Amino acid sequence: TQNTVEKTSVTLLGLGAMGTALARTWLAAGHPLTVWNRTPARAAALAAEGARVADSAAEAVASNTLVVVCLLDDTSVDEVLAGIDLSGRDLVNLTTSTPAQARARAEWAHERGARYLDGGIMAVPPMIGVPEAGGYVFYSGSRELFERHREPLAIPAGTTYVGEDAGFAALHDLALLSAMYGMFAGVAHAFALIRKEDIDPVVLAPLLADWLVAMAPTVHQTAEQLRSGDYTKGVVSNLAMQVAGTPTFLSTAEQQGVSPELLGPYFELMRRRLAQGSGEEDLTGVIDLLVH
Ligand code: FVH
Repeated sequence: TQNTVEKTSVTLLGLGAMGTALARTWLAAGHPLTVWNRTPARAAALAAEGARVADSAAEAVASNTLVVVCLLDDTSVDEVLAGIDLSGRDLVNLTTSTPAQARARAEWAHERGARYLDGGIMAVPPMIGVPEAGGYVFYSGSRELFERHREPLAIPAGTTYVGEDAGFAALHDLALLSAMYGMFAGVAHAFALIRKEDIDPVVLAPLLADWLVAMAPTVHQTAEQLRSGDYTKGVVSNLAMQVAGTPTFLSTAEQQGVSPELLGPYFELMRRRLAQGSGEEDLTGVIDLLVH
């Protein structure tokens, strides 16, 4: 029997590495796709795969109700959409932006008669269209819009809706990515420590990865402590003990000829929290020192 369910037509603005990966998944799933890119040559391969290439962003937007935007940054979104009639469009913006930019973009879209959903992509292009890779997209803004387009939105990657506040997808995205950079900083320091020694980084790598995985669940205890306000609940290694250990880390770094500039600021925050009389606490109090 023939499948008679009509697939939602999608317009996609932006065919960089991410936009191209997104486009291929919609084409593969049989969604009629109209694309536009500032540099037209980037659309050629997709045209050969079945995409309709619009001559202008305005024409692409006029072609379909569902308009997905995946451009470099908020400024490029401004430039591309300036002066285009968005009335009646369902605008889904997957361009990385700050929460404030996302909220402003939602208002801007509403003023122009469009519904708005913001997205924060937790994936790199090779993870798009590969469900087992674990990539997903945070969405926030109109829940009604999210529900309406749930099916096409779920094709490139998993979807996680995080609220009506249009800034929340960006905030979740940036919170997770900020934690990732903290991890990268720790990993950089660890490899630096062994850099001049007869230790194979390839041998250290699995030990490092396993240790980070073993430590990752501590985020749950931190979250519970933040929720309850009791930073001593379930403490295993208290702040006083950990601060007492910091000179060992700093001396080791010095002996290995490694700069303390990545670890040092975190240790300084730990010392400041201890000075407030919080020796029995976990490391959670550091979070309060960061928030102005
Ligand atoms: N690639 C990644 O690893 C990350 C993963 C997480 C999410 N990000 C965000 O996705 C947005 C797009 O990223 P991308 O990887 O596609 O980026 P590029 O390959 O550099 O392509 C950029 C596209 O934006 C177009 N563009 C840039 N400036 C303008 C402008 N002023 N007017 C019109 N279009 C513009 C560019 O066009 P062209 O250079 O081909 O003409 C590309 O289509 C991004 O927010 C990431 O943070 C990706």
